[in-house]
Amino acid sequence: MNEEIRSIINSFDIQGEPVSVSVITDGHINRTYRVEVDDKGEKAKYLLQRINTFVFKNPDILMQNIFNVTRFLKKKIRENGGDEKRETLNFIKTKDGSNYFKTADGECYRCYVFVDDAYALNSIDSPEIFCEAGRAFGNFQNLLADYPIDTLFETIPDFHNTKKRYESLESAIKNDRANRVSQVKDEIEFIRKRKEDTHLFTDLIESGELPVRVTHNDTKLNNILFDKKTDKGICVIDLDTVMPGLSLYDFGDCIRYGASTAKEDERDLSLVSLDLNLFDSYAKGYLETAGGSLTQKEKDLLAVSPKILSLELAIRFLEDYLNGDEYFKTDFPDQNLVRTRVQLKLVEDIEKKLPQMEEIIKKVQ
Ligand code: GN1
Ligand code: MG
Repeated sequence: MNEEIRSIINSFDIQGEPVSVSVITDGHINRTYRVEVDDKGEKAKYLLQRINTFVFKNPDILMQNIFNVTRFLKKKIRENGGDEKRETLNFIKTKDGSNYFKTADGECYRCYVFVDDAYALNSIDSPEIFCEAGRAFGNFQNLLADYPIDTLFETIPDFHNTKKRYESLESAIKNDRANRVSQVKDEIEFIRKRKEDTHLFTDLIESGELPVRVTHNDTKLNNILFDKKTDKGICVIDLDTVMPGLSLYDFGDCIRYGASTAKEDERDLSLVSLDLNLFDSYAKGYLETAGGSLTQKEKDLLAVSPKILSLELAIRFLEDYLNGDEYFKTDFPDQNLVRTRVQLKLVEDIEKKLPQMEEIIKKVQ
């Protein structure tokens, strides 16, 4: 048992002695440990997470958001007759009442209860499960529909502002800090040809044609916990980026990840495409729970949203590659470039399949 982790977990308001710890490797941003605690023979499990303060510059507001949002969700879940211990995350304060713990060298940790008898998925094995994922994210959006949006902090300003992401990539190209621009000429050209697409959503927000809602903003499939017994999507996790946003971000992001036929860092691009059956199932599930509250304009743009979100993420991966990989965790040297290429392949594939995707949305709405 790592002594540092033991003393950090002991600073949180939990009973018992930590007995084992393991690292959870999912997620590109924070570092997560699963800790088992023994309280006089009773075992309990917690997740301890080191907040990435390069990404989340202000842990105070981040944790305030999370405590507020989960308190709000718990109340809704209770009112709906659900189980607040399983259907949202339960964060624990430190013994002295803080929302997170800061070590002597400035590292920030938070702690929450591990949801037992549940699993997360990194890829899809059945359309039914992906339909369930759509229901879960749609339901999450509905639960937060009347959350007081003005009280939410922007934990990462302009997170899904694709237009600004594009401008920021252009600066990274100009600065060429890691001396890599010469290797990525084709990728840059591909993205520049699609400059117009990067302001599709920002223009519609400015003109008031798309409503800003409380959204999750990081709807990767592995941010849903499924119940082991029922296979229902019970709990949406990774609440760091719950901020004002568009329903289209959440829809598009989940499709670009979950309906892709390959992993995010697949080198063999011939394996990368968008699975229309999965798209169909997710759209059904999502519209079942969230459809009632969407405007016609939002519905009309659902089909194109995965393209915009893939393009945006390609821009972010490429920018990070050009900056020398400082944002996304990497396991091998050109991983951010490989990730960029996968997203661009998805953009290309979605462009071909767009008419079919539009047909599917018309059919299921
Ligand atoms: C990051 O932490 P994780 O892996 O759920 C990122 C998302 C990206 C995703 C790509 C705060 O999500 O925006 O879509 O990687 N989160 C943040 O895999 O930047
Ligand atoms: Mg995550």
